[in-house]
Amino acid sequence: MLMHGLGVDVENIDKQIRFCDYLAVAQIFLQDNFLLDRPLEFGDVKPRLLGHWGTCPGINIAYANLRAFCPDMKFILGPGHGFPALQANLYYEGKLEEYDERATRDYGGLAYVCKEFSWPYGFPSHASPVTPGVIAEGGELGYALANAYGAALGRPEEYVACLIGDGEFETATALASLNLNKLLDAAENGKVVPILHLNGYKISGPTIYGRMSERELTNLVRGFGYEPVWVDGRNTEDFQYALQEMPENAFVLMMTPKGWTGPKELDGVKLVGNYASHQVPLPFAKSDESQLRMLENWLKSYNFRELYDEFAG
Ligand SMILES: Cc1ncc(C[n+]2csc(CCOP(=O)(O)OP(=O)(O)O)c2C)c(N)n1
Repeated sequence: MLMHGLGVDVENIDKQIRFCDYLAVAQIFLQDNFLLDRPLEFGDVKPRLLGHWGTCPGINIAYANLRAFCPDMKFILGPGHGFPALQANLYYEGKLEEYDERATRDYGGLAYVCKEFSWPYGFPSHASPVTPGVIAEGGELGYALANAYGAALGRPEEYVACLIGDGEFETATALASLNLNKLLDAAENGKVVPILHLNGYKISGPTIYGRMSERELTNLVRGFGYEPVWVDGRNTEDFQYALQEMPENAFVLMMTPKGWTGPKELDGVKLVGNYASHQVPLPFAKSDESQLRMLENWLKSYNFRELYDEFAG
């Protein structure tokens, strides 16, 4: 559905997000039965679960919205541990297949992308230079914004969006990079749009920015010379309007609950909107029947088959 006045297809953006959320979960957990053609079994789950789920839904939201808003925009991802999301989008767009002939738009390609994630001699668990478009090893937080300004340096035609984790934003490097806007003259350099991913949590607790008020964050951002643009990542239409109405010196504050679209709680511990969704939210899915069923229900919630049939033609 083409939104009147927006010029983008909001339904398509939501489909891309849903597709990539499923694919992020499947990469982290599955070694078989990738389309859930039969009930999920312990044998379908990878023996060593190693990946980061919590940040993925927010990355998928940012990626799909930015691509739809400006297809030529460069996207720089700070939290490289959200690699399943980045990889899912590259596969969805056909970019991965351009560089890796095994990443085909069929069941074989889907199986390849999922099974080889965080697998011996397969894909790493974090973004790395083997990923198309990635030049730095993901894993060390803090340098994304500096890289974004570097990409815009001396290139007035460049438009660079940079997603920064709110935990990453606590690093000295990320904070100091906010001053780079004072060194890049708009006439001779490209445009950089920092996007703070406010999902409120890092590895094992809340982020400082997640506990600050809207007023404090607005003042912080203004103090560095940017104009805050607040976005609830769950509302694609609002996100698109916000992007289209961005001021010249925009700093986007994108809120998403950490682990959004995942299981809500496990054994009384809150998962969505909490640090407990940071890595693998169902750590015993390979041996615990109730966690396996939770995983199955979680995967089924995306209605992936319908999206996949359209994708694979
Ligand atoms: C410089 C640095 N310090 C610590 C870490 C360990 N680390 C990995 S993920 C993470 C939390 C990141 O939180 P955030 O940036 O908010 O990302 P998200 O919540 O979206 O996962 C930390 C501290 C790291 N990767 N790099």
